[in-house]
Amino acid sequence: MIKTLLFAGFASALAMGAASAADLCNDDHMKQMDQMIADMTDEAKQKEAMAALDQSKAAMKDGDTDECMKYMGEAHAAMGL
Ligand SMILES: [Cu+2]
Repeated sequence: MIKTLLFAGFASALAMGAASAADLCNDDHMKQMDQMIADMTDEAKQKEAMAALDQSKAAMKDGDTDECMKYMGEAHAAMGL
């Protein structure tokens, strides 16, 4: 149930298309990503998504939104989003 809600929120954020960096490069979304990646069943893709998300988080810490979004996009791609 909780997972479904998280995913629904995530999907609707993506569906808006104009999901800005501010919507995705924040702790809430990172938590969502962690959870979704933890639920992945394809180990190779999961590793790929984790590596990309780590870089995205590092960029977020540095305040580099462009980099954060770039790696976030890679993480999403590995997740099949
Ligand atoms: Cu994301």
